[in-house]
Amino acid sequence: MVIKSIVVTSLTVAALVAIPAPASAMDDHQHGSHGPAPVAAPSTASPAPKDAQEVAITVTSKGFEPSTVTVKSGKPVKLVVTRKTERTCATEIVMKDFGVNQTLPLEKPVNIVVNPKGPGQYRFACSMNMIAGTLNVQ
Ligand SMILES: [Cu+2]
Repeated sequence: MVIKSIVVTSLTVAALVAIPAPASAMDDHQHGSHGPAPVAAPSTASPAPKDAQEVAITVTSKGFEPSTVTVKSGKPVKLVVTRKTERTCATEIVMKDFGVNQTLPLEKPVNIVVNPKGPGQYRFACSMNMIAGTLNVQ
């Protein structure tokens, strides 16, 4: 989702630049220009706070591994999720407690930062809620 919207924006900018404009508008544009449009960034949607607890999770044909992740309460959690197989329906990860619905490209680590409000068990799952795991906050 994030990557798509960035690409669309870049294309829109390119299209606008390519449209012939009146001379005065061109001048304004050039004076205000800050160089070429930014290149789409890799999928690091949210920069992780320094005190985040980092946990690596892979998606394999068996599901999420590990399927239970235990962290301490009171600190942000950075999940680094890498899908390693095409043979899964978990091509995205959903965490309803945190409003997360993140596409998982093949072999590309995706950072997901969440802030659990307190101890508890927070589910992560594929969009059909079948392949799942638990973030256990103690
Ligand atoms: Cu599924």
